[in-house]
Amino acid sequence: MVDSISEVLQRRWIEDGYLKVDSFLSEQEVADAREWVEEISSWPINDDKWIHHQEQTAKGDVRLSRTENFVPFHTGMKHLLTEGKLLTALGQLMGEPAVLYKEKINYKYPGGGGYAAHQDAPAYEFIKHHVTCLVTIDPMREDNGCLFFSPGRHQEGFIALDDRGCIHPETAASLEWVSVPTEPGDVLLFSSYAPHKSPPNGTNEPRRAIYLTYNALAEGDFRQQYYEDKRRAFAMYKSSGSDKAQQISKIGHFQGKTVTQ
Ligand SMILES: O=C(O)CCC(=O)C(=O)O
Repeated sequence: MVDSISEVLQRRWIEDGYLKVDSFLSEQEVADAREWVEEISSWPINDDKWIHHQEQTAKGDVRLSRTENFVPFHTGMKHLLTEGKLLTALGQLMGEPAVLYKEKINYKYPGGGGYAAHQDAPAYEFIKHHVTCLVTIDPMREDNGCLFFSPGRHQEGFIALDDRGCIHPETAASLEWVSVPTEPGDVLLFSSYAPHKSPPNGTNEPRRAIYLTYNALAEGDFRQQYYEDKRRAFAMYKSSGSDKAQQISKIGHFQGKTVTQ
């Protein structure tokens, strides 16, 4: 268990645009977080408070792919994500106090879809720079869909955005990709400009992770605005019959088969 990020790790962060910190959470903290993820995943689908997304997995069943906007409805998650050592570590990496911009759980159940090569920045509007912290709930490996990064390429701004808002497949194929497996309790921090992707889950166990995105507090608190904007955009995609209604984000990175209500 660690409470802060050493200077060596901070240098690696600056060079690569992502950073894995082993055993950042204690066994008890991970056990609590896993229990909370299970609780949240049992909340009803049709509710205008949190946002559940579903997919039809390659195994043929309909499962949650993602849940967003759960912090206002879960006290434990609220404490873990908005105060204490996670917030402190984020502030350390940013060099100034941080504030939560958005949060999500990606479940990637057996047969759950992967994500095309992308940067998060095109989907995270209102301000330019964000840092995301992935909290590992289940072991993440190449066979169950861990993340792959392209080291150092976060320094290049937007990279070859295609009409989905992802990295154009030809450019993506020319990048160097490094897989970053993680264990429960490890955290993986990455810049919103860090190119990343992940394969589907080819195993029989879930691969769950919590993703917390932060921005510099000095730039303002945009969390509510982010979710209001996202709900408005998706209501419009649906009412206009746009293909974008099948996405789970404003960018079309999710490669699973979305099930809409
Ligand atoms: O959970 C994953 O496999 C990748 C998720 C991702 O890249 C995203 O949600 O932007």
